[in-house]
This record gives sequence, structure tokens and C-alpha cells, in this order.
Amino acid sequence: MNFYVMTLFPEMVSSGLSASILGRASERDLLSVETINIRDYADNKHNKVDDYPYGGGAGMLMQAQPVVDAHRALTERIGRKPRTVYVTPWGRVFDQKIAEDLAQEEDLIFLCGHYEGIDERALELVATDYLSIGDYVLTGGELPAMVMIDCISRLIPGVLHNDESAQTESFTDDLLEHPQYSRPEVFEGMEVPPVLLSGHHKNIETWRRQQSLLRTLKYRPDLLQKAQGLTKADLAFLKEQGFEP
Ligand code: 4HQ
Repeated sequence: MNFYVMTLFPEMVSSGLSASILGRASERDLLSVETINIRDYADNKHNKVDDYPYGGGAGMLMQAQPVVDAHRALTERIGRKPRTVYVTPWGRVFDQKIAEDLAQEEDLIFLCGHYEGIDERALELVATDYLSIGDYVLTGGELPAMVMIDCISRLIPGVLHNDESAQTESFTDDLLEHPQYSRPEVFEGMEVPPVLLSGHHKNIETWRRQQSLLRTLKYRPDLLQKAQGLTKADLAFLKEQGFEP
């Protein structure tokens, strides 16, 4: 997967995505992240890319010309027009399903606005998808683009270790994670649940499943309502906890 991020703050994006798991995946050529500095496409000698909004109002707007020229140069270089995501609070709210869909693409372009956003005509010309990461207002689209790239990247085969990726395959998708413990066995008087030290794999699996169900019931009952892979045993356990679908 090749990600292209069009932004006025390329170093914010490249530094944020070059560490840890994504950095390792880039080095192994499982993915690439290229930033395009929209300012490089300013057609004036002061490299100005923003201006006041017609009709008045607070703040500045990114102008259409450098955005459209940058996008044109990029798509000509790629040799086709990949899906181009504009990140904005009025987009569809990004979720795991959308990530799975985008992970099927060979190339993806993210367009990041700053200030009060981008001249509508540029969006009309380049954007194919409008996506949000949630109902709150940020200063720019860079962090949302990075959130989406991170989420999509871990779905690319080979990016995660096999034991990590196994998780995404199963029905645990719709449930919250069970609690986890590592050494020491006792920390500040608090013990690790004995079942986890028992070596009894079947019991451990049952305990973890029930903890996931309990945690989801407590913190995100809305997820349980739409959970797909609940077994008869799951439903019986939930019924004991007072949950009726
Ligand atoms: N933005 N999810 C870019 C957001 C946002 C969000 C605010 C995007 C500013 C210029 N984007 N504009 N939430 O708050 O995607």
C-alpha cells in the first residue's frame, strides 16, 4: 500500500509515521508513506497558499490552486487517480469497516486541510471520499489522516506479527479486549487472576471471553447490540448478567 499525504506540515506526518510498527513496515516495503508539501505548488513568489474567505468570517482558507496543482502532479506521476480522502468533521465517521475497505486499495491519497479548511472548488475537483475521526474540532487534518493510516496499515498482511493479526480474524472484533497481566504475580498486593497461572488453556479461553463480554456490557453495551459472532454460551453468560438482546 502506498499512502500519499498532501499537507502544509509534511514533517508532522513523516515523523509521526516513521516510528514503531509502521516504521518497521516501511523499511520492509510493506507500505510507503510519501508526503507532498502543498506549499511547493504555490504559484506566487511569497509561497502564499491561504487567503480570506469571500463573504467574510473568521480565519483563513487554503486556496484551490496549489491543492489542485499538487494533486494533478501527483496523479500524473502515479499514472492513475487513486481514491482521495479529504478529512473533515462533516465526513462519514471512520470505523473498522471503512478501514477494511480502504485497505484493499493499492494507492491512497489523503488531503489535509489547515486553518478554516480548503476552497470548496478544490474539494470538488480532487476528493472522492469525505471522512471524519469523530465529532470534535481539530486544528488540521494531519492527525486524522495519521489515525486512519495507522489503522489501515495494521490490516496489511505482514505488518503485524501472525499472533497479533490472528485477533482481527475472529469474532472478538465486536468486543472489547479482556484484562491482561504480566509479571510480577503480585503487584502492590494485587494478584494476577489464578486461572491465568493454571496452565489450563480451555479455562483461560473461557475466562477471557467472559471478561470481554463483561467489559463490553459495562462500558460499551451499544457494541453488544450489534455484535455478530456471539455464541450460545456467550448469550447464556450475558443473560446471567442481566443482558437481553
Ligand atoms: N478537522 N476528523 C481539518 C477535524 C477533523 C476531524 C478540523 C479537519 C480542521 C481544517 N478531521 N480541518 N474531527 O477536526 O477529521
